[in-house]
Amino acid sequence: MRSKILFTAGLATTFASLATAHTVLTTVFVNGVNQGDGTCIRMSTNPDRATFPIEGINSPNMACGLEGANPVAFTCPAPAGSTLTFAFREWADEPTKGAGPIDPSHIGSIAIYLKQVSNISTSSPSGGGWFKIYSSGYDSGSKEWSARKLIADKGLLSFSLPSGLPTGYYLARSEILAIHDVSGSGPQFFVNCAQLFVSGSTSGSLSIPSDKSVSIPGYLSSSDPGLTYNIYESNPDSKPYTIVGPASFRPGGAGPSTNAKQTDGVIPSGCILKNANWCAREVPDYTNENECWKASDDCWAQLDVCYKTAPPSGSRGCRVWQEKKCDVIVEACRSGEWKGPRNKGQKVGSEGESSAPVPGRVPGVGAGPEPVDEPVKVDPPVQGGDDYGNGGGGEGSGEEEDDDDVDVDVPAPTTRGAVVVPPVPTTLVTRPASPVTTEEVVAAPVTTAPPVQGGGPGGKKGCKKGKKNYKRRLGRD
Ligand SMILES: *[C@@H]1O[C@H](CO)[C@@H](O)[C@H](O)[C@H]1NC(C)=O
Ligand SMILES: [Cu+2]
Repeated sequence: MRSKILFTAGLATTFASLATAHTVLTTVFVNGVNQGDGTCIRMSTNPDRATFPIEGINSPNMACGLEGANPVAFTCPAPAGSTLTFAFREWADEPTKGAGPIDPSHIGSIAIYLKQVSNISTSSPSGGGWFKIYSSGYDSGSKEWSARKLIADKGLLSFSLPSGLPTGYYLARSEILAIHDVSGSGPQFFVNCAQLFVSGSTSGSLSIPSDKSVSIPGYLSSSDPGLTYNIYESNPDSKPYTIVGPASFRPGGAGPSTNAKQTDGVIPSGCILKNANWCAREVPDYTNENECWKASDDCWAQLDVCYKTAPPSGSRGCRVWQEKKCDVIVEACRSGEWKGPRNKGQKVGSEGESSAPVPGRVPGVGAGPEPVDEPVKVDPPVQGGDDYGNGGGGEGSGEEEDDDDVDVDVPAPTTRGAVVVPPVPTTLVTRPASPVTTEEVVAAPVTTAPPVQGGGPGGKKGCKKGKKNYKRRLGRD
């Protein structure tokens, strides 16, 4: 879809092969289970901007990205301590296009932050309460920058949720920072958020140590070492790279409770097909020709909403709805089969068909030291911030950020080994996998804004490898 726009816009001749689309978070997996492309994820609805960097470190969009203040309908359940996998794509609806997740020039760091919110649809993502749970920059062991590792892992990044998170709604924020042109156009931040309902062992809110709780925007200064590091002049083996932001905070605690109840953002049980945050419901019963066509109209009206709400990560599920539901009903009405719908209430298509094929094996949370989720108190927070006590907290507990290395927060594979998903993705938690087509999705009428031709910060022409002196109209790469 995007390449079509690119070519018809006549931009392609010079830059197409060099241009990149930067990167975007498209998909979340919970304990290896694919929640579906776009499901529970806040991303820009504009396919030409969704992969762009944030326009500046003080923008409110630093919190959850462009349009990141807008909630999506679904919030994914995830137990405290579970393994999450985030999938990133350079082209939002095609995980294998380009370099996969990001152009390899985009050296820098990757971090995950959380923020507990009282209301997942109305609480503001910008402001205080954010804490980091994972980060990686340059790994001096493998001598790899995080972006290269992400490419090797086909854009799939796994990390664990701290075991001591209280039950509640959270925004999980992905931050990919590219510093390949800090001396020119500046650092590039790629930010998105996933909406989560975490079932934990306690209720209430978290007391975050003051030195580990940050406000976004506001947690960065343009002079931070992680934003001024010159990758062309410095060797990270001798001059360690410092990851921006606070040290990680990983509250520990007992296992998750089972009676935690999610009330908002629940995927309806009557959902017979899902695309991102849209769900299809069964059409009305029909017993004569007139009712049959009414059911058909209902189907096509739902399809219209599907396409209108499909995010840049794709509309594969809409096409499945058309071909396997609406077209079938139309055929039934025409042929006099006026009793239906056929397969009433049953899921339409296979789960995998509604998302792009998963490009690789979903990694476990990886090698590295066992994480130490620190015991913390929750609920109520103590004023003054430092109720963190018991010697486990703050400094010296092994949770400080390693400036030059992969963050130590990752658990060992002994407890959370690689999660192998079938070659074919599944979408909803309860559904078995089944074969998926790999055909291209026809361009869908989902664009909510006209194509932005190289517009905005970090336009699609902005990331040419090694072309540091190239300046775009707005002066950023
Ligand atoms: C969140 O806000 C929405 C919209 O005002 C409301 O319907 C919902 O009940 C709220 N949820 C909670 C948990 O308060
Ligand atoms: Cu870029």
